[in-house]
Amino acid sequence: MGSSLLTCINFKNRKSTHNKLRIMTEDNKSEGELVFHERTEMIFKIIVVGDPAVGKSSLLRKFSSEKFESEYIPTVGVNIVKEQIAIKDNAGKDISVSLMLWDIAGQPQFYMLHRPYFNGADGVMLVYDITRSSSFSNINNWWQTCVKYALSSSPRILIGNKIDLKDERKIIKPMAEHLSQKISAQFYETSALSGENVKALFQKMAELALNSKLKD
Ligand SMILES: Nc1nc2c(ncn2[C@@H]2O[C@H](COP(=O)(O)OP(=O)(O)O)[C@@H](O)[C@H]2O)c(=O)[nH]1
Ligand SMILES: [Mg+2]
Repeated sequence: MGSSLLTCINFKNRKSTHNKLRIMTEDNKSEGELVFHERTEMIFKIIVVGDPAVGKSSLLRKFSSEKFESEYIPTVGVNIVKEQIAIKDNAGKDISVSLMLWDIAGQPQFYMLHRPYFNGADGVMLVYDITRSSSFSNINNWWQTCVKYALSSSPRILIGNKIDLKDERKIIKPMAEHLSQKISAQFYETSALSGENVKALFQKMAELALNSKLKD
């Protein structure tokens, strides 16, 4: 799986978001005939939100490189990771979906980046830490911010991270399931440390983003 890491701090140079559908066509010669193979590449902008230190960057790192860093390095600005995922559409046809995963720092000094961060997102990942109640109650605020930036109909997933810390759990599953129903989000529990559910989570996000686009 190819991955590239871009650091995008200067938003002034950005002319548009990356969420437009791109279609590429290849031509092949076969038995003297010109045959067109249509290859569709869909690119979705996915934003990852949640309180500082819930594990947003760790989840992305685990998914994109299978590596996990245990040192806490507060993110500066925004990182964008591009990842390709193969999924089947309703007709069973393979579709390659690229997720542009946007990871912002939670520090208040970066709140001014909110608009370009949220604008035009095709999917939202709302992350809390199952061992920290405040990070769970703040999910409502994060979701309200998404709504403010016109994302109320974007597909979304509520994610309870750090399930490897079993003895420190504060947020039980039924609480989170209740919240996920309230905000019409899918719900996953993950560990960026062990990798549990990490692949399934991003696969689901790609499927939701694709299905939502196909409905439009
Ligand atoms: N035990 C455990 N620690 C985690 C997990 N995910 C992240 N962490 C740790 O939590 C801290 C914050 O993680 P980070 O990804 O920087 O959080 P962010 O601020 O939301 O991006 C770091 O020390 C990580 O090593 C997890 O699933 N389990
Ligand atoms: Mg981070």
